[in-house]
Amino acid sequence: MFIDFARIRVKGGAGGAGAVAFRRETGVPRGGPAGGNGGRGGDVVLEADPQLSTLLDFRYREHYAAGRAGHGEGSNKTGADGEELRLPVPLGTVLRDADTGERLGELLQAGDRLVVARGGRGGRGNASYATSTHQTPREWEPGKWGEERRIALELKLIADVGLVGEPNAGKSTLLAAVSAARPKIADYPFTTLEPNLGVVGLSDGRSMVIADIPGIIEGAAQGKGLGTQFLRHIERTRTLVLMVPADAEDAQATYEQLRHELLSHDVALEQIPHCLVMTKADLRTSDDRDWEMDAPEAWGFFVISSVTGEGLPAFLEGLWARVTEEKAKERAEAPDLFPELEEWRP
Ligand SMILES: Nc1nc2c(ncn2[C@@H]2O[C@H](COP(=O)(O)OP(=O)(O)OP(=O)(O)O)[C@@H](O)[C@H]2O)c(=O)[nH]1
Ligand SMILES: [Mg+2]
Repeated sequence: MFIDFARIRVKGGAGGAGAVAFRRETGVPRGGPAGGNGGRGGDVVLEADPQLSTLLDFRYREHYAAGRAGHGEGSNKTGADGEELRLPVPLGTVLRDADTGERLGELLQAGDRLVVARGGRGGRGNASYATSTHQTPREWEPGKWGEERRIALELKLIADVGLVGEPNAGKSTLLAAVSAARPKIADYPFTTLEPNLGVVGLSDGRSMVIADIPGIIEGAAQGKGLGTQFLRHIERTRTLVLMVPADAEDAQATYEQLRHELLSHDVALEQIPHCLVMTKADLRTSDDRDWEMDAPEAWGFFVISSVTGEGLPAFLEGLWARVTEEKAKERAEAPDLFPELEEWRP
């Protein structure tokens, strides 16, 4: 099952109360104040875990609370801190405050962490109120409650390459031909109902991830067909592949339609470089061998057949080169990849 959305409640642990106590020792009359501070409540922390690939676990449970802290004690003993609650999430999970919609950050790399609910501070014990003029303080503070909030988790698949085409364009067939993924393939539209990911292995241990998403049709941006709900899964790819089958009635129009639907969904998709691919090249007849296409914005044009394998090696090498180039650009532009994680503090 492909679970890409969940909403949960998280609560930091309560801080412990401060203590009121006085030193009692034989031979020491009127010992001074000795009530320790309460401990700090545990935080709820989300952490990116490469073992996970869905948000499924969060579908079965809604409430998550970190451990409460211990109260302060006599003899100036500070209460124990509450236990942190660590919730593993798949890489690529985007977090928002479910009530305000505020974006809290995203967890992209193994070990990335984000505190989503801080534990409460511990209260002060009476010892900390002592001053030279106030030697027998009886004041103490209760612990603070931990933060509580509802958060929305959204998983965006992280793929290097996104396949875009009308239904039956041959997206899933291509994914199956170049990776170990086994998406469903059939000659009817909307065979693919959920995104599929495949890892493409090239020589010398090189690999890239390709995402096959459901087909999009004219009006998709307005909700026709399966709509564009899956396009968000390719918002972070490094290149898109716009696929037009060799037997398309009007290849140019099909290409332009795809571009149009992408842009209507989100202009951010326009920033992602794309190449144009003629699929099902084995279906070409001798008359349409020279497929004239006007696509000045595409970085490349490839002719492939997932059935005969024609053109696939050159296509994959072309993709690899482009993906590598984009990765290098990303590194140059954003040495500190996720500043917002640092900035965000409750
Ligand atoms: N002759 C030929 N047929 C192909 C090729 N690629 C795909 N097909 C056929 O085209 C039909 C649709 O292929 P799919 O891979 O399911 O197409 P899709 O783009 O994933 O379609 P949706 O999931 O519905 O959006 C299937 O019958 C495939 O066998 C190809 O290179 N050559
Ligand atoms: Mg498909």
